[in-house]
Amino acid sequence: CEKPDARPLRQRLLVVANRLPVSAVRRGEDSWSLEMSAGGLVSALLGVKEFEARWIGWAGVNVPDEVGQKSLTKALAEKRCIPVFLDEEIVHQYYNGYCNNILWPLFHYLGLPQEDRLATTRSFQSQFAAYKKANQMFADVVHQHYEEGDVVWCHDYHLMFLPKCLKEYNNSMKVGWFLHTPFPSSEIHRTLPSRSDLLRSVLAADLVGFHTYDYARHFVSACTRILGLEGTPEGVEDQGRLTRVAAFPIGIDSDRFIRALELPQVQDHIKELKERFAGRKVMLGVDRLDMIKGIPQKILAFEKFLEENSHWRDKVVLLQIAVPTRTDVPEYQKLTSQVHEIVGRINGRFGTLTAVPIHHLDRSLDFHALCALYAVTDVALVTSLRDGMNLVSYEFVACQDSKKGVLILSEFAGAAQSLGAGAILVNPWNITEVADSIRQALTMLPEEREKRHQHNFEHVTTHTAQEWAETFVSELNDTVIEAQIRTRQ
Ligand code: ADQ
Repeated sequence: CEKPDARPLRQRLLVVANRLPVSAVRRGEDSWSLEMSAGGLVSALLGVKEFEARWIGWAGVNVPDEVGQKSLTKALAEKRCIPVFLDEEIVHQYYNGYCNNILWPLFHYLGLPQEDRLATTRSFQSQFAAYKKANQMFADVVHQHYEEGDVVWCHDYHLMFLPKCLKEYNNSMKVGWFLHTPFPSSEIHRTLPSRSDLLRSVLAADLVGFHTYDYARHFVSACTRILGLEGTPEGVEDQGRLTRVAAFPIGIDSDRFIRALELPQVQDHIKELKERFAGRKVMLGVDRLDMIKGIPQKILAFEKFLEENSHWRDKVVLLQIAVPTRTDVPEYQKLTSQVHEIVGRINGRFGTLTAVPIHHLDRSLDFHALCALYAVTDVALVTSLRDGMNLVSYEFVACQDSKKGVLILSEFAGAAQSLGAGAILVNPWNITEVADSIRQALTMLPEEREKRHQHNFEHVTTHTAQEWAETFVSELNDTVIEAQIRTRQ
């Protein structure tokens, strides 16, 4: 009989992502300080309690010596994290190069970089070689830690080669792959020189997931048009083997946000912010400073709104919080200067001695400060040019149950599919339309705001991060069982 204290064994989940959810800083030869890092995937998986999850990924530091590698491995083990050690050259070619310079812009419809289109394919080829090598290094670490029955969940565009490497090690390993960015139209994907290799490798997984049905459809089209395979309602079939392809829209740990609003320090912060911006409507943007987030377009739309609605000039403030990312990349440095220049110009134009219309911060906010900001906001502006999902829109909705503010949301964010009925949807490239939507949001009647908020709040609190992860993993388990039954028949 079962022992009274026996608890059901939880399935081990190996979450493989480029970055571990912690950043490591070396303090001495064998001492490390570890800090949780912000980001979409981290926020989503923080809420998952159903599995015994372990993370495998790069810790974001170069550790060339053995003493350092051993001590970091030990420190990370306490946080259930297993490091993959990548040297500087690999990071440069694989992460900065192939992932961030090629796949990231391509998947967000920004095309391939000019030099790779025009010049020799040498740099492209060496970056792709480094990408494959890095993926193999991830596979080696997964293989070392894998135990029979584990589920391996690979994440994102950094690891498209991983499913193939894993199946080469062990064909019975349960492998899922999920893409956090959009998967672009097959017409975009086919411009990529390594288009077929990547598709074939992803197809080695048992289950392939995307945020939306459209991204899944684009992926299946790419496999049919580029590889000549057969697309079925379940996925993609290659010589009798089915790779299941489906949409699994991510969510957030909404309870964590709702509970945080009750904390005294958050309440104090809310009070301070209300006093600080008394008499003005608060508009908010929270983004990583990335070209896909459409920050310049958003600020230009706000300028147009102020131009055309002079009576609003001293009654509204835009708080734009932008965490710098990829700061060593020239395009990102250029974007930062561009944003600063526009903000400076608008504040110079519409500011007074006592107030400015835009507060722009180039930094990350801690969780409690972020919750307080979400709670006092009247209108949130999420104007991504493309975005896999966009969790900021979900976080805003979770913190708005008393205020019932308005969400202006890009139709090119995956979130438009789930929050579209409650939000005001806009084409972020159309500055006039966004400016009009700001006016509409600021003047919306309370009953209308309530109705729209209710729709979104219900969605955000039921389609959570936990539900997302559980659905993906149980679908993966089922897919593997079904495939075993099919091969026995
Ligand atoms: P991201 O591009 O990072 O994620 P997003 O989904 O908005 O975009 O998540 C950002 C996260 O970082 C949020 O949890 C947010 O709170 C936090 N964050 C952003 N700016 C911050 C700031 N200034 N201070 C503190 N925290 C901040 C990628 C894809 C998205 C997809 C997610 C999850 O690009 O489309 O939704 O993965 O799959």
